[in-house]
Amino acid sequence: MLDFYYAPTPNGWKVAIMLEECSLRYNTIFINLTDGAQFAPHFLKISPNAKIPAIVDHDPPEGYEGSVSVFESGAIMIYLAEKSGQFMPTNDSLRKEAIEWLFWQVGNQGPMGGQHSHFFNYAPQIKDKGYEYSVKRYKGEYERSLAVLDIRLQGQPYILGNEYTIVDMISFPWAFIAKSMGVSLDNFPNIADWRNRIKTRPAVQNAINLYKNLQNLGPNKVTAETNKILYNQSATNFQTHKP
Ligand SMILES: N[C@@H](CCC(=O)N[C@@H](CS)C(=O)NCC(=O)O)C(=O)O
Repeated sequence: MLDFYYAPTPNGWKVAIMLEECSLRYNTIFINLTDGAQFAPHFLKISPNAKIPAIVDHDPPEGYEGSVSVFESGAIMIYLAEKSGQFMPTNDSLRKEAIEWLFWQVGNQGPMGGQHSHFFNYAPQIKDKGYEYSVKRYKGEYERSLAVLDIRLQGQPYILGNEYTIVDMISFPWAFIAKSMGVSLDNFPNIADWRNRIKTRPAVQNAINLYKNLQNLGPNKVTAETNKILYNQSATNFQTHKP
C-alpha cells in the first residue's frame, strides 16, 4: 500500500495518473495547501520542499528497507515506473530521452505553467508595480514550452514516439489546463491531438476527477485574503505555518 500526499492540482494529477495507470493500491491523503498543511513538520519529513505530490511506499521493492518516501513529481514517476516495471522504456537510447523530457517538464513546462497560472489566475487583484510584465513574461515562457512540446509531437502520437510513457503523463496536466490559463491550443495542433488522446484514457479520467470538489482554481476561489500562503511565499513559512 502507498500513501499518496495530494491536492487536485496539475502537479498532483501527474502522480495520480501514474498510480491509476499502474493500478497500484493507494491511500490518498489530502494536503490542504490553503491552510498551510504543506508546512506541517510530519509532512516536511516526507516532502522537504513543502509541496505536493509526495508518496510513502510501505511495500517498497527489494533493496529498500522499511517504508520509503519520495518527493518531487519527476522522482516519483521514475520510482513508480521502476517499481511497476511499466511506462518507462528499457532501451538505453529511449530511456535517456525519457530522462531528458522528464527534466524538461519539471524544469520548464511545470514551473513556467505554475508561475503563469499564479499571475493569470490567482493574482489579478494584486496589480502592483510589475504586474503586467509578470503576466507577459510567464505567459510567453509557458507558450514557449508548449511550442517545444508541439514540435516534439510532430508526426508521432507520444513524446517518446509510439509508446505512451511517464513522460506523457507528467507533461499532460499543464497542457490539459491551457484554456483556463488563457492559452488556446489552436496554435499547437499536435498538442491538441495528443491531449485528446490522453484525456480519454480511463485512468486519466479517474486521476483528474480525484478530489475534484476540492479544487480551488481561479481568482474567485482564491484571493490574497483567503490564501495568505500562496500570495506570501517566504522562508518564514517554515517557521510560522505549523498547523
Ligand atoms: N517541482 C515540484 C512542484 C510541486 C508544486 O509546485 N506543487 C504545488 C501544487 S501544484 C504545491 O504544493 N504548492 C504549495 C505551495 O506552494 O505552498 C514537482 O514537480 O513535484
